[in-house]
Amino acid sequence: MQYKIYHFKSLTSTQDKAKELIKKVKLASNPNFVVIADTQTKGRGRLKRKWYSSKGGLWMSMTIGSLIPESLGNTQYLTFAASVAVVKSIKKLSGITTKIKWPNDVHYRGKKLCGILTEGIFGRYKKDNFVIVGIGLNLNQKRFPDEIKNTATSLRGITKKVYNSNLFLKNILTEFFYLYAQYNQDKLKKILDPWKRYCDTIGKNVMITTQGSTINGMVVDVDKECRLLLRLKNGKVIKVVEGDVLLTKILTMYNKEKS
Ligand code: BT5
Repeated sequence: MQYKIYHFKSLTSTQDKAKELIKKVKLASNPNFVVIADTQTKGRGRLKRKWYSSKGGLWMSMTIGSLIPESLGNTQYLTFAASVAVVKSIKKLSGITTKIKWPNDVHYRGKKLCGILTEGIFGRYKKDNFVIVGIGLNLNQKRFPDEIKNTATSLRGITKKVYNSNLFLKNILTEFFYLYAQYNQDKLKKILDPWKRYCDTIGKNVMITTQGSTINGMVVDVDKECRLLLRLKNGKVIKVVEGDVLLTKILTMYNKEKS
């Protein structure tokens, strides 16, 4: 896969810069490119939540155009592909085993190492459709703001070693675009299978916050539309499209630690 890398010292958000560049390169022959920044002043997560992006992390947005299916398919698969790419790269470059939490987190023992944000731009014609997959990976930060200091971690925090963000960038791109090629050929199983292997949300009791309400249940599986299948207390299985998952076991452990 051919892609161009745009590197900036500081940006509001690599997602915003990618959107801006899309307008400029629309006419160019290769719409696939990557934007990275050393820091972001307005990095964001889902639902416009703040993403802390100080120096030391890998903040990247991959822009995918022209090859995406007419319908844009299920873009959630691209989030899944990115998570698998991150887990594999972390394992290869640091030896650390991390896990995926549905829908978009990579964590180490319950602490968030990486978040993924997939956004679509839908045009009138297929050639105007773009997807931007943003990855925020905590590599070398020594500390985090109060708001997330108990829930976030970095690879340096875990191993006490300093990492080369360029190596992570290259490795993640290789892994991601391999999986993206599978997505493009409708071989979705090739993404879902490793994703399920690395995901530790399946089989767990969880509390899910979705659209302002909270649901408790046991995660039975993830279906072909990447929805979480949650078994409620009454035995009914519901499909959850989006939300935030809290593993109730980790919540209990955390509360014990605090008391
Ligand atoms: C995400 O959202 O996890 C998606 C994060 C995507 C960030 C990348 S960086 C490159 C690209 N450019 C952008 O502007 N964004 C993307 P969500 O699941 O909504 O999680 C957001 C929550 O994670 C926040 O509300 C905080 O609680 C927590 N958080 C914020 N910054 C963090 C950090 N650096 N490490 C760990 N947790 C963090």
